[in-house]
Amino acid sequence: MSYISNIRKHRPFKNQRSNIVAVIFLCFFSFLFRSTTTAAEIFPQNSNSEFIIDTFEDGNLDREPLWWQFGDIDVTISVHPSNAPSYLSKYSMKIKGNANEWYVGGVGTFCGADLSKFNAIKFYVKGKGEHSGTLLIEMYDDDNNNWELEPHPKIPSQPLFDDRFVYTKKVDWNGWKSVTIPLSHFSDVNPNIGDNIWNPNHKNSSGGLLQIQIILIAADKYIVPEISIDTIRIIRLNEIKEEPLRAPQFQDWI
Ligand SMILES: [Ca+2]
Ligand SMILES: [Ca+2]
Ligand SMILES: [Ca+2]
Ligand SMILES: [Ca+2]
Repeated sequence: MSYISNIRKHRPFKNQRSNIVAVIFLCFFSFLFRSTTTAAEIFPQNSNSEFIIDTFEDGNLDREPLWWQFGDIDVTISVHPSNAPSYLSKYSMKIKGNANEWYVGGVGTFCGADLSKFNAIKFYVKGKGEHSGTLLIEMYDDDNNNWELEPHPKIPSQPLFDDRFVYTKKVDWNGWKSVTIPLSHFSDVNPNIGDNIWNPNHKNSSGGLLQIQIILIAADKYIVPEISIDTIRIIRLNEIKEEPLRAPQFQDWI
């Protein structure tokens, strides 16, 4: 029996929109990092043609890079079966968990990288069907040039000085799929903080892209969201298909 036949029929919920607004603006700012560690030390495998955040091929989440976790999320390394697509190699990261008002939790990692020559993020995503969940991808660039994300004293979900760019990706397929998102499709969601410009470079001693976080949101109240992710990299596309900005991207939860 498929898992989908075991659950109650999906239906929209009362107050869903207000819950989604809460999900976007509450408690995702989970980590404060100050370091003189360079991106070259954390991500030694990188080249001029792409910036690989993780392939997970060292089989752990604690180094090169360290992935921190927050919320009620269960994060594990999966070993692929022998018939898995070869581009995945051996390991990937799986995130799942029970939602509280749609929000489950997330993972994040420090970058400190100059990504100014790239224009898209690419990764592989495995879903388990129509309501696998939604990924909220967050990127923070350093706008006050101190390699640090300082929490806002009055709004704990926000940094005090740095931009927070987000994009939501609904996962409604079964099996593995390659996902590429132009960085220009991300939206700055703190218009009164930072310079509201995607400028992840090392000019004026900026830390560039300080951190990336991937947050798991439920797509159905009765299905435990579960998504696997592999080979996250920042790349350069020759051509970008522009799409209308979707902020704050409510439709991905429905
Ligand atoms: Ca892998
Ligand atoms: Ca900063
Ligand atoms: Ca901003
Ligand atoms: Ca900025």
